[in-house]
Amino acid sequence: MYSSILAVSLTGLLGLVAAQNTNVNPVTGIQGNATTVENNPPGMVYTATLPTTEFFNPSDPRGNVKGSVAAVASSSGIGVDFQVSFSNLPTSGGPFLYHIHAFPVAADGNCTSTLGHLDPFIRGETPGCNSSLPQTCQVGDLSGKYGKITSDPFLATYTDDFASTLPGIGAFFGNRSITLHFANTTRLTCANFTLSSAATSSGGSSSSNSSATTSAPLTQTSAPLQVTGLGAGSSTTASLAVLFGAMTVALLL
Ligand SMILES: [Cu+2]
Repeated sequence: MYSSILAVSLTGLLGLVAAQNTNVNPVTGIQGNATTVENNPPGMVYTATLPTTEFFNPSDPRGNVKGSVAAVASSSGIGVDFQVSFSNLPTSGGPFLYHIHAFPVAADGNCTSTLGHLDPFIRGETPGCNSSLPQTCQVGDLSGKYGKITSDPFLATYTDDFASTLPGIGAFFGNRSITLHFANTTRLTCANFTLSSAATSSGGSSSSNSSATTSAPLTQTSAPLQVTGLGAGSSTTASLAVLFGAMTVALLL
């Protein structure tokens, strides 16, 4: 009985995650390389808009970096289209980096609360991302996969096959955040993703899958807790943040 439930759950889990084999060499993650997500709910738009106050230097007379990251599942449901726009960057300290981080920004705007990168395959920080094999990079390492911020204004559009707008799986970023860094990884500013528009039922094939829903908590319990590098702050703070993050994730399910 229990084993059959487990088997069904695992089948659903594997069906979800192993949508497409991306296990080329090298395999970098403890959970394998990142897998292409093929059942993203189309039309869900998540946007992270930078705040007016800079985290690194709140009294900066130039004000904060301006801009946003908007992400929407492609109409096919395969991968996520990103639109990145930043301007008013600091005049030194670049090229700047940006990532999807595992946790949302705390209410006080402290960017250390976002902890490490979104890394559901538990790849870690080293070796650095090889952009010609994006499936071997951390899912959240957007500047590693698609280029650092080397201009002002900086505009970039690309499709990432590994991030997801499907709540409940580790690669889901809708309840997470973007953090910008100086080249030395110091955190500059950060913003939460929020759902800026939802799909209206357009008569297309809704890809909701009950096995996906039931298996989701299995992935979610481990994935957001994979926090790596880049200054997680004091262990107490980190533990509380992990706890809070896990609770938040649970509530969002
Ligand atoms: Cu980062």
